[in-house]
Formats: sequence, C-alpha cells, structure tokens
Amino acid sequence: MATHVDAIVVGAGFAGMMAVHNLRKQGLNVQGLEKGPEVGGTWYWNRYPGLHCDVESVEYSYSWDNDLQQEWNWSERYASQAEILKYAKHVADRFDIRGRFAFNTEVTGAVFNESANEWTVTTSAGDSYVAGWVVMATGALSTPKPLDVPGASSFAGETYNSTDWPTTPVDFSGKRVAVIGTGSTGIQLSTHIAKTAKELFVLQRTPSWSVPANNGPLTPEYLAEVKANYPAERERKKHSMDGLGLPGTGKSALEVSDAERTEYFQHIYDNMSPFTFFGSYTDVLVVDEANKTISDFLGSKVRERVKDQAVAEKLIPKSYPFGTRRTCIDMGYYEIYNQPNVHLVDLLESPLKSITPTGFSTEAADYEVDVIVFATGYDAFTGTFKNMDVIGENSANLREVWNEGAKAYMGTMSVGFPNLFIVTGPQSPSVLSNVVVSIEQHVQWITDCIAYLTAQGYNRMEATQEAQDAWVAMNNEIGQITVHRDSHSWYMGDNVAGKPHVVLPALMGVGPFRAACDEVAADGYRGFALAK
Ligand code: NA7
Repeated sequence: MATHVDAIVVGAGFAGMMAVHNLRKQGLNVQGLEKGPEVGGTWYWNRYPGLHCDVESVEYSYSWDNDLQQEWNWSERYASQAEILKYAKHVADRFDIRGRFAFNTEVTGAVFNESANEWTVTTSAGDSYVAGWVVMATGALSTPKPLDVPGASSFAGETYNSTDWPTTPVDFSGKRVAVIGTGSTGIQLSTHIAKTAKELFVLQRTPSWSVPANNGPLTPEYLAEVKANYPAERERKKHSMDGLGLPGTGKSALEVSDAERTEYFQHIYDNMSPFTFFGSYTDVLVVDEANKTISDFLGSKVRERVKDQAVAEKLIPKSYPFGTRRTCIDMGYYEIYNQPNVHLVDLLESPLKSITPTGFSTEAADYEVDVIVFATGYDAFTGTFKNMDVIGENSANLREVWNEGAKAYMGTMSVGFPNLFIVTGPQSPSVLSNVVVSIEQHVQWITDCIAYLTAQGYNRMEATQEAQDAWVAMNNEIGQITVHRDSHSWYMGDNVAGKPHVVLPALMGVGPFRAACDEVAADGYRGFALAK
C-alpha cells in the first residue's frame, strides 16, 4: 500500500534537511527518504581521513536561523568532516528534522502519473510513496564515477574507495600504498597517508592547483566578530558571484605591474580563501593572458615548496587554464614529495596500464603495493539519476534523456518531468560556489514555488522546451566567453566515458542566478507551464 503525502524529499544532506524543514513549516505533509542511516549527505558518506571542507567553516553553514548561527561554534578555519557531520546532526535534532525521514531507504524509481499529476516513488525497502511534488536533494557530487581502471578487481591486497570509507580507522603504517587520483580528495588523502605509510605512490594523471589552507583554530574573538556581522554579511554574500563575497581589485591583471600583482597574489596565498584568486582581477577568468598570471604565480609556489625540481614540474598543471578545474586547499600536500617515502607516478609520462594482483603497472614499470586507494571522482550531477528509474511524461526515463546531455531549466526542472524539482541540478551554480549558499537559495526558491502553486490551486508545473533551451544556450554562451571555453573536466562531464560534453554548472554566478530565479518567480514562474 502506498503512503500518500503532499511532498517527498529525497536526501538528508544540507539541501534535503532544509527542504523538509521549509515544507513542513508551510503546513505540508512531507516525507523524507534517505539512503544512509543518518543525516549529513555528502558529509556522512565522505569520511576518509584528512577530509576538510575547502570553504571556511563560518561560511559553510545555514543562514536561515539566526539563533542557530549565533549558537554554533566552529573550532577550525576549515572544518573537518567530523565537525560538519556533527553540525548536520545538531541541526536535525534542533529542528526535529530526523523524524520526517525514513533512513536506510534508497529511492529506486519514481513514476509520474499524468492523469493525477502525482509521482509514485519506490524504495529499496519495497515501499512506495505518492505525492504531488518531489524534491530531489540528492547532491551534485554523490555518486562515484564507475571505476575505469583495468584489472581493478584482480588486486589481492586491501582496497579503499574515498566515497565509501570504512567507519573504523585504517592503519597505513608499514604499508606500501598507491593513491589513484590527484583531485581534492586524492590530495587530502595522500597528505594523510604520507605520514605513516612505508611507501606512498601517488598516481597523477592531471595535476590540480592547490593553495595552502593555513588552517588553524578559531579564536573566541574572531567568532564573536563573525557572529556580530552574520546577518549583514550573509545578505551581502547571497548576492555575490561565488556566495563568499570575496574581495577583488576591480582592475585588469594586465594593467598593474608585475610587482603589484605578485604582492596581491602572495597576500591571497598567505591569508585568503583560494577562491579569492577567481575575482582577484576582472579578467583572470576571461582572458587567457590574465589567467596565466595566476598559473605563473602558483607554479612558482610549487617550485618553492618541492625540492626536486623535476617533480615540481610534473606537479604544475600545464594543460588547462586556472579555475577550470577545482582549485584545492592543502595542509602540506606539496611537501610530502620532499619525503623519501613518497613517489609521484606521472601517468601522463607513462600511462596506467592496469591494476595487477600485487600492485599496478604503467607503460614503464610494474609496482608492488599492499593497499590501493581510489580517489577517482564522481559522475557529477547525473550519476545518482542513472541509478534510479525516473519516468516522466510519455514514459521517458530521465537517465536516457540526460544521456544526450543533462539539462534543467533554472537548474531545477528538466523538460518532460513535471513537479520534479532538483536542488542544485544541471545549470545551477552549485559546485562553482559556496554550495551551502546555493543550496539555500535553490531550496528556498523551490519551496516558495510549491507554496505558491499550492495556494493558487495548481497541481502541475513543467519547464517548457523553449525556456530550457534558452537557459542552457545562455550558459553555453557564458562558457564561450570565459576560460571554460576549451576546458575538459567533470564540470563538463568529461571524466566519465560516454558522458556528453555539456556545461553542467551555471557559470553566471550566485548573485545573478538568484536575481534570474527571483525574476522568473515574480513573473508568475515564466518559462514554466502551470496547470490546475
Ligand atoms: P576529481 O576532482 O574528479 O578527481 C579525480 C582524480 O582521479 C583526478 O585526478 C583524475 O584524473 C583521477 N582519475 C580518475 N580516473 C582515473 C583513472 N582511470 N586513472 C587515473 N586517474 C584517474 O574528484 P575528487 O573526489 O578529488 O573531488 C571532487 C570534488 O569533491 C572536489 O572538487 C570538491 O568540490 C569536493 P583526471 O583529472 O581524470 O586526469
């Protein structure tokens, strides 16, 4: 027997918790469904050692309840996974959110009933729920990309995947360890493992740019100052480009002297969020020559931090403009290469042939290791929807529709899938911003929209093809005028075999995206067809 509710929210991460809270406040009967046993979403699943958020803790938290932000005390500049998970649990308890979720309940499918304008959502537990509105708060980085290293299952030693780390500590001491991947995850894991492993082999295909976190404890004085300014500052940041409101010079990188620019870059490097580089000068994300000034500066830093200059050269990205792949923060990453137990294996120089029963082989050599750690990334935006059958109008499966390229009007609703809202979906700022700010904006917009539809007696809302096409085309055009124009990365779907190259995040920035969403809502949800 199906359970009938007004709305279903899938996922109990930051987005799902807020959606449940909002919809319940609106008086709706809401059912949350969560695959894991606990709230926290990505911060529940990602529990590998060394994991810290790359957005400062005082920014990476909800702003919708002033008491909450005044009471909570972050201990470090960049919070650890454990502290963020503790915060998520605290929010769930404080706002009585947990009770609205069924945990250990994976959504396997959802079917739209066109005559009733309702979704029937089915779960791994064999239950089904029927609701007019579904909010998919499933996260943009929640499903690992399929393991695409030949021979991976043949390895006889220990293997770990960053996205499914054991809940008990893993001891690397005395072991020979290989880490595959040098994105944000691989960098953090390698820095941790290098401390105790007998030998660490870091397998790098594409190097990342990384900037020191300069992490440390937060003083009571600093927290008091942040809290005093929270209401005004958060309002300001909501309208900024990145959700962080980071400062910029307002000048071209090419109009200032080398000395002035280097001094400013050094100031950012030593003190600021790495994302400050993005808006440091007006043209660094648009003009290649301006962009190169950052790469040149950061390259010089790698050469300073790594003693062996041949290794340093390999660690310096050369194949893509700064900012077109995630910039990482590190807590001593480059310095691990000064240790005798750490070896960089450059897969560009000698590609990875396969994993073997005793280790791995590149074109140049065979290596024996005891442990292999996979930090190979995600099927961003689309992966989660490939694991469920979401069937919309005319029996179309979202997975198949998105095989042609994931698209969603206003980053939330895909044509042919009425009443199905995706939080931080394709063509929303999400991963290119302080994602909590983006989540809050998107969830608020979606839940306000559901309130409007309910109050006006509408029971169906769908994105029009024309509106979606225009939205996606505009995003692509922005891509063409920025350094993203030639980039290949998971932002564009390029890391997963067979996934089409589409600009997945919205590139317009958080503030302009918010303004566009507000305008569409004020105009009676322009671009969506509403029906009673
Ligand atoms: P990323 O940034 O996608 O990094 C994955 C890494 O794994 C990257 O260096 C890949 O190299 C590498 N990779 C993937 N597949 C292979 C194979 N088959 N062989 C060798 N190397 C491979 O994921 P992360 O988890 O680090 O970070 C994701 C986001 O999470 C991050 O941006 C933060 O926002 C949090 P490639 O680039 O494909 O050459």
